[in-house]
Amino acid sequence: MFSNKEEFKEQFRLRLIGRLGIPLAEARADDVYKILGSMIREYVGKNWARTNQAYKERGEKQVYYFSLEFLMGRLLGNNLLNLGVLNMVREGLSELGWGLEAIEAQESDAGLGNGGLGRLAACFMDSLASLGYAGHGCGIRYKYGLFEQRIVDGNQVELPDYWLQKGNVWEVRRPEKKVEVFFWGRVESREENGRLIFETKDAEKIWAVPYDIPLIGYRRGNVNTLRIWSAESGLDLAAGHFSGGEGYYKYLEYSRSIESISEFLYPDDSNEEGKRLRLKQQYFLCSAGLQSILRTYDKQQLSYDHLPDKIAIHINDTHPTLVIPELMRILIDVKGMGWDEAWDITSRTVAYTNHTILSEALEKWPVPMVRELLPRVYMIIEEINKRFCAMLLERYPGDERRMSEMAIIYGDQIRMANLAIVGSYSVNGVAALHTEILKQREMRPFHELFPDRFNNKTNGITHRRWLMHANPELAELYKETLGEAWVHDPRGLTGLLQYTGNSSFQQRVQDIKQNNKRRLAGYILSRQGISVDPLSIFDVQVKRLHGYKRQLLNIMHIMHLYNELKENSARDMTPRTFIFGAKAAPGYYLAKQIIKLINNVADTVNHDPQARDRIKVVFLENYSVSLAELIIPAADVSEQISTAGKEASGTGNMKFMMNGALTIGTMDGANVEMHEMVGDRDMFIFGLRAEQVLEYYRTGGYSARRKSEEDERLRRLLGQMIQTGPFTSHEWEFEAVYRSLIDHNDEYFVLEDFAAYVDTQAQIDQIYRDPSDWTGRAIANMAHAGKFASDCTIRQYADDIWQIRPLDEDISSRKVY
Ligand code: NBG
Repeated sequence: MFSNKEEFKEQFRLRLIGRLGIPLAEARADDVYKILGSMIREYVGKNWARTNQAYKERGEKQVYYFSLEFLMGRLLGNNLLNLGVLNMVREGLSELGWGLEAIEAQESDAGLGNGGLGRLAACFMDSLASLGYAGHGCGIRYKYGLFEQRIVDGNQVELPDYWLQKGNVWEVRRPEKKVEVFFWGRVESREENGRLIFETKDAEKIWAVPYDIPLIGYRRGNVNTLRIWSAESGLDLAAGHFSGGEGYYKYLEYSRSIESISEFLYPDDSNEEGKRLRLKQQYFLCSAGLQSILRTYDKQQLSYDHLPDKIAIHINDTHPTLVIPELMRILIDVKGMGWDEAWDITSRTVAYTNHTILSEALEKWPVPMVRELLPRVYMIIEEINKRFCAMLLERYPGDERRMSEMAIIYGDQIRMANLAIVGSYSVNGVAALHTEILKQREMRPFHELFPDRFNNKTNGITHRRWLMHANPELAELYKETLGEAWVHDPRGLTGLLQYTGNSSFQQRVQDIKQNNKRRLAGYILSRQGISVDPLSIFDVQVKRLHGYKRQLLNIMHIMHLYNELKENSARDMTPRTFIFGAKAAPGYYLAKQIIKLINNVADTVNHDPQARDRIKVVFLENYSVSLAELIIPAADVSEQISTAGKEASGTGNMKFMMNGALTIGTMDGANVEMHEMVGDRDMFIFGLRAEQVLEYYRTGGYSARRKSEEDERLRRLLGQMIQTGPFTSHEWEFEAVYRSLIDHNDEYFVLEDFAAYVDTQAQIDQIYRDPSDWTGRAIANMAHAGKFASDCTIRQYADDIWQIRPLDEDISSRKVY
């Protein structure tokens, strides 16, 4: 590795010529990115090998985090940061005539995730590596990531995200490590030495080929692995099946159908679709991932009894639950173990995180689909269910209701959450409130049966990406003020509490915020042609579009402000820029209407001379990780306004907090714990509490119609959705929105919480006018954000669930051959 700027420049030049055969003067930004990226990737190769060697020699337990989603974003900037060469490279490049930011922008986001769940996995990978834990990711190398969103006439249009188009400098294809995965076929059994042996005949065999991406720890040398699998057909596997005149064409068709398994990421967030291809993806990941783990395990020649002491498999939501029956299958059918022994090993190896209580997100697979596609795995699930139900019967004789609630297979469906709970040794929720709801309601009978299995692990975010990389000026200020200890233990940010009232510190914080706002304003102007005032309040809601997240409440408040301004143009109001960013699942009609409504409102407000100096509305196209890095440091107000009880945790809330935005939010998810830290003054809490929401659902005592009739403002807003007027181009334009509120009784209590929301926003309007008061509160938020660093979360997972220890060796002195 280069040790100074001059060496870097020299090596970079040589590489450029060597690789591309062009002199520096002719290189394009894209060339520079590729050369720099591959250079860094190769440099970490040594430490990558050393790390694996160290893990192997140490022989301690390792964790594999199985997830259908890893929303990594761009890697270059973070890798440079973690390697400790960011400034050196920045300066070197600049002397060669290139700005690092422009080079970073060449990288496509690795958008292999939908939202919070996938981004959490990415933050966890960063923390595992940075804390020196042997923890690796296991995922799918989708050819197409989450769709690219375009807004055309106010409507969302989806385009495929071919993120690999320009290649991926970070990955290493490892064809020699491919494994076979089987689908379809039929199970035959025979007896051998008094044992039943099962074999699947006529199965379709496909190759799973791994690609490895290095996960570089922050300034400590070690490098973990994110292994993502690609589905490939192989002539060798299909040999002989396609003879005859049409054979070749049939083979190509077959090939395509196989490759479709890792073709694209399902674009649904918190919604289960029940598509067979999705089931194939899930099994593909589970089977490939497990086989590769066990192959490595086998090399150690240890007995399988020790598996749970050497390996933990963590499943990110129920999507990879099939690792449970698949591990059973391998232990029984391949390793020749008996059921009880295999079950004991499996259920001491797998741990499960639940990420939602929304009923539409709880995965259920139809029995016939699973039975056909995965016949042997289905038999095993059936057996797990049979034994579990027998146990229930013994424990709760005659309690049929309980049995029907807890059974894994019920009617024609397999309930994946039930399977995940029964087959794992730990079940955790992702925020205190969420875990309580799981224990007391959603999973109550399971909690009664296995009280020790349940635990909470409040989510976290990596401060390296979300503070140090996204907001370098602020990080610099912290270093000047507090030294560097907080970098290694972000809880040290509480040191900032001394400075909440310090006017020169406040001034620095304000200047940095202003710079970040100007940067975002520049982006908004160049990308969307809207000019916004960096002195106005930047009020931001960025997250997936979903009914329960209540973007609708936000936009209705804006419509209401506009109405007021139209009635009284002298209305006193702090200028505000409302910024939205949100992708809707392509088939989620209501969500798409809300996007259209936001865009209609933006169009009207931004062009109305009576309003546009006080309100601006911006819907930013194609919200993504890299856009988040630009938006979040520029926010003054963070909108976390989900219906209480619905947002399991939220992680955006933590990112905003860390960057000094004040939150307007409900008592939901991790907001509750943020509030516990900062208190009433520094967070704007409003609206129904989770118990009240539950009470309404239970009693049916809520009438949206009554609510709307009581409040003149609401009546007017509802009218404006369906009559031609300032926000519509024709009658009934927003019929679906209207009906969701009135005919479907406002499932998410938008109307109920409206008044409280408007009042709380008015408070914000007042407080923002006093910059010192506002900034003091912002600093208090930054100071408490360290608790929500994913390093803290990962330490808890490591200690309580996985029982793993960090590597305490400096690997860089190891010899590699
Ligand atoms: C999401 C929740 C969020 C939570 C993330 C990460 C799913 C199924 N769940 O509240 O909605 O922050 O998971 O835990 O995507």
